[in-house]
Amino acid sequence: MSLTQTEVRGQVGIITLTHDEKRNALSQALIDALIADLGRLEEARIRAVVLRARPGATVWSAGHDVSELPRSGRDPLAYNDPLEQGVRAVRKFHAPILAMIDGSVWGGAVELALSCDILIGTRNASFALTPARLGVPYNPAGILRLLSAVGSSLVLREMFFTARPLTAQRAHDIGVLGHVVESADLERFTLEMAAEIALLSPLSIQVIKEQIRLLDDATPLSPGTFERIQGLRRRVYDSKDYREGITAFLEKRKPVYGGD
Ligand code: LCV
Repeated sequence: MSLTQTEVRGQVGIITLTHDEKRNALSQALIDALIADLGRLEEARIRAVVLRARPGATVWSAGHDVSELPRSGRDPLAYNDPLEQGVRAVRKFHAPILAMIDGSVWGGAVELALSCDILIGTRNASFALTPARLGVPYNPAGILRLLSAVGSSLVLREMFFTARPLTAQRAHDIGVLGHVVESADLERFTLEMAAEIALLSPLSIQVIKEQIRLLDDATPLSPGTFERIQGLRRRVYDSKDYREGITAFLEKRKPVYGGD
């Protein structure tokens, strides 16, 4: 069963996440399919990509596939984790990727969406950062990327500490959602913007996108600071709360956190 669909219209590629049954949870298999799609579009020198869920899907992506999270003793968001692989592939893609969002976005899928270059949504779009719902210690690279994309440490802290969805209106007010349009206009609006991009200099755009990514990532972190962060995170993913958060989700019940 394919978990994505790809279509090419002129110089624009459209990747649709189609694993509706699991609300496009970012499993290894779905991420592998997304990376393969991007690879093919890169070879075809596509000049813009639209990343979307199926029309009518109420969830753009439910985030990391919780059933694939390690139970304990292993970093749940390590460098080669599917979510990290997907985020890197989106950020390193040679051309702009437009996230077209007509539903809710959860957990690590928020980072995936915000790693795209332009976000266009409807009033149905929302963004919920949920590691605290599961007892997961988010990772430093992801936090830095979210800080850069959200642009406000206060808003990001509220998102992480409440796990409440950021509404489309608020996301638009702070610049996360570039445009909020009616559902009926979403596809046309997004494809028109993608087609406009495809008429501009692909080399100039490719080099500017790469420069922005490299400058975004140019945050010096001393080895000591990095090791302290990893020690803090290990305390969380080795905790009983971490195991409780994942088990509760898989058992479809509310977690009870003891703080240890
Ligand atoms: C696996 C799923 C998932 C899912 N994984 O439909 O950010 S971090 O650090 O936390 C990071 C580790 C991360 O991204 O963690 C995941 C964060 N995601 C969430 O907390 C969202 C969890 N999902 C939901 O709250 C609901 O599924 C939403 C609101 C997205 C959709 O609700 P809806 O009622 O439409 P169901 O909950 O019935 O889900 C349909 C099927 O998809 C599975 C879920 O287990 C169910 O499978 P079964 O039909 O086999 O029971 N599913 C949903 N999300 N993240 N599986």
